[in-house]
Amino acid sequence: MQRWNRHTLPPLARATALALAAALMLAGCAETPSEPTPTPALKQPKLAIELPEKYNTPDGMAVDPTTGDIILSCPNFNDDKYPAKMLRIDKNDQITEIIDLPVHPETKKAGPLGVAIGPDGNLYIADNQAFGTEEHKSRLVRVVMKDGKAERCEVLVTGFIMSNAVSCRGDSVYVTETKLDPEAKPLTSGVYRFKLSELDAEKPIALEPGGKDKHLIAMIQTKNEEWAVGANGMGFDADGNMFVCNFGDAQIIKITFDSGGRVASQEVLAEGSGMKSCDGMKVDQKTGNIYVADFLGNAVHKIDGKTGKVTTIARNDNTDGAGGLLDRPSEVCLRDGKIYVSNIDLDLAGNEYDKPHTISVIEMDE
Ligand SMILES: [Ca+2]
Ligand SMILES: [Ca+2]
Ligand SMILES: [Ca+2]
Repeated sequence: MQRWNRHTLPPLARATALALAAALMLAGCAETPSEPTPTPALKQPKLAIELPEKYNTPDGMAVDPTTGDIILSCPNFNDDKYPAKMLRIDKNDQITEIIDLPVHPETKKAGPLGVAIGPDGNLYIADNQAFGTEEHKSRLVRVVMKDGKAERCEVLVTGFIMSNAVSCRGDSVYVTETKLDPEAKPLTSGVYRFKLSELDAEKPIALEPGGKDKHLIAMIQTKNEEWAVGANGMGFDADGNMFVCNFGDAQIIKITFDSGGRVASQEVLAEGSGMKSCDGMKVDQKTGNIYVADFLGNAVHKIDGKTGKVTTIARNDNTDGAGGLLDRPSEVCLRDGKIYVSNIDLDLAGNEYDKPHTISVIEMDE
């Protein structure tokens, strides 16, 4: 009698046998008592860009869908003898200037943090004045672009205490407000939504303070009194679910909407699990994974947008940022399979503001 072995089986039978073996192996795996999944090794961030002294405080980033350039906010908080800049990082990681953001008429400062590109191709920017005053001086501004050049800057919304992240989605612009009332305990913060059609440079919207404004669509509380910093980074997945970082409590909040655009649910998707804070965020539109810059943890994490599972991708102790090591990261941006990381390098949490001023880059797995 002829004996078949895996080398002599006819092709179809061999394929069937292999499939059967694979199925048995899978079944075997399922029956084995679950072993702890090994912690993935941390990745080594590399230096993407070393910034000159005149761009000493990199923060907000967003990819311009028409050019693939990354738009970068540089408020220059660390050394504000240099004006606040909006910059462009091209495909070769070369930096060019878009505009010096005009200063606030009273504070004489500009503080660009979060930035988003609207469907009109213009830049929507959180002008955060909270590093100088908490007296509702922060704003939403728009840099009107024409043929890749900045034409002018317009003030659209006034009266934020600490406008932070900006997202454009559909017919609206969303802005996180990190403090709705600086005296409130626990701290309250939230998310505003403005229709693009109601934004008018001739008649800027003046927000009603104290969380009473009709544009406020969500509120968040922060228990942490040492780091009383609330809503920060923000993003949407491909299904239109919104995710918001609650900085002080190291939480990712998930917010869903009904068909009429009203908030349908709000829940904590992830908390802690290796995160010490949640600052800037981006959502990968392909995988639904959420990437977060952890300023206090000096780390970058990936959060599964469905399960909330947190995986730490990179982390290091306080550094100067040389060689691309994280130096108090505040924002991430996803481009071409890479995570770009802004190292804001603020003089906080035991960190020293120091040269070099850097953008790090981390290769993504998927
Ligand atoms: Ca931020
Ligand atoms: Ca540094
Ligand atoms: Ca440092």
